[in-house]
Amino acid sequence: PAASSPAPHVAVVAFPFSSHAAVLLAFARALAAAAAPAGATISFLSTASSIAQLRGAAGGAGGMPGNLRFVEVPDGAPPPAAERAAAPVPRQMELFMAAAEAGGVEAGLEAARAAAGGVRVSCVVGDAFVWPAAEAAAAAGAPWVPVWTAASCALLAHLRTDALRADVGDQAVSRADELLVSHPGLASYRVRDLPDGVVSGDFNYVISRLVHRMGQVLPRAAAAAVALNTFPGLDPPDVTAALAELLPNCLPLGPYHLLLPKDTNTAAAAAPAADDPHGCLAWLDRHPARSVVYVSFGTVASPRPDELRELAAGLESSGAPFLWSLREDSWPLLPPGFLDRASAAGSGGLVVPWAPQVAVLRHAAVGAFVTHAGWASVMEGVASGVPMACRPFFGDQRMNARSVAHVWGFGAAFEGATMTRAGVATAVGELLRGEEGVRMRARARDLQAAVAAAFAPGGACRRNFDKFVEIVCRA
Ligand code: U2F
Repeated sequence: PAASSPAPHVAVVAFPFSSHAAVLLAFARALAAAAAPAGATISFLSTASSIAQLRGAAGGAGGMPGNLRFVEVPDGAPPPAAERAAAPVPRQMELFMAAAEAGGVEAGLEAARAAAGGVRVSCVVGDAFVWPAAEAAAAAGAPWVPVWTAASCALLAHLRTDALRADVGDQAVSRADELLVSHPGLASYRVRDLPDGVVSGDFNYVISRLVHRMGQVLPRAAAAAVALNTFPGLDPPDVTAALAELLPNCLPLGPYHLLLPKDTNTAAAAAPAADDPHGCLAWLDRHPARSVVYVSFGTVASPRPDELRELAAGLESSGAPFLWSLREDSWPLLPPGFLDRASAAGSGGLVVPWAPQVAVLRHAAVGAFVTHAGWASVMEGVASGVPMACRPFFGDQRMNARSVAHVWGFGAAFEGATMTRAGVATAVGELLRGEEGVRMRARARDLQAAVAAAFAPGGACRRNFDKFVEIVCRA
């Protein structure tokens, strides 16, 4: 920058719940590294409890670049703090969004300015969920550059919510299997695949209201750029075209977990004990290539107890070695003796409360993935060429599962969207050993190659990220 123009100060606003904040912190770290030569400072805005969690997570604060600092935004909760933590998560989300709308983001931008020795925020990057950041940015005279963390087709559904509601009305159930042929970019999806809160579910639920409002704000407020968590070659042309109609400045530059500079990755890889306390990778080392099924339902979803037992029985009867990331509070719900049998010498199961998922999916021993089809999980699977069986639970997961099974064909969805013992055994057997599994793996491998090309030096995602950095730094 010219001597007279101040160095860029970019605020990155997180949605401080589920995996959203961690994804955005990874994004902010990549941004901080890429924007360091321009002399940029990055302020990462999140609530106090979210920041504490991020600091505690592996690689969280330890790998923080020098030009990235945490700044608190109000969580909106009335004191005392004890009540705050006890509130159910949807209530916490409501309080946070109400505070964000009522000047919480502005307060965060002001705190960022103060922490940066008075240097005003020149650009507001942020999780698209936190749409009040658009107004806060405008008030600060800075552009708003949203980061979308989920799939492009889900974003399209949120942008078209009013049109979809006008079309479907109260017929979401009777027209559940109808394809959305009259909605540009959505012709491969049925009414039932739409995210919760678009045409069905509780329109008043905090996330339903948030994404609806976001869909209205984005086209008029996101003029500079919108980061998409996808790579060229993944979204079908009709989805890309329909999105471009509404948001002309989309930059596909995902999967975001690949944006982190190489040295950050190596730093994490150099401390496997810290990242893999349950020994998942060492356990995988003992298995042949493509023999293991990895099971995880992300950070929020949990199967009902009866379905959990069906899954457990299905994994056992598949005969395949399995690595299952399952929160510990669900362990007592497993069938009697399951954990003992799994851990018995020579037997093929490992159940852990948390797995280093990216590294697990990259491991040669993993041949199949049973997933809730959360978007980060789908992208991590594809980036490693692993075919998957989807059991979607809520939000955008049905739509993602539909994409995996019917648009891209690198996986399957469970019949009736429920896991039965027989269904699990068949799906796992097919993915690991069946003919359809071979075809699915081939499609996953093609997309894996496309990801690798997009992230190679000079590749499309690398160039789009450079462009993104340029846009946010020149503001
Ligand atoms: C919400 O996503 P979730 O957090 O439920 O699921 P993912 O998007 O798949 O993200 C889970 C992340 O947690 C990681 C995993 C992913 O990066 O690698 N992880 C792990 O490292 N170890 C584990 O044992 C388990 C998980 C929402 F529920 C979804 O519907 C949305 O698609 C998503 C994006 O907006 O947010």
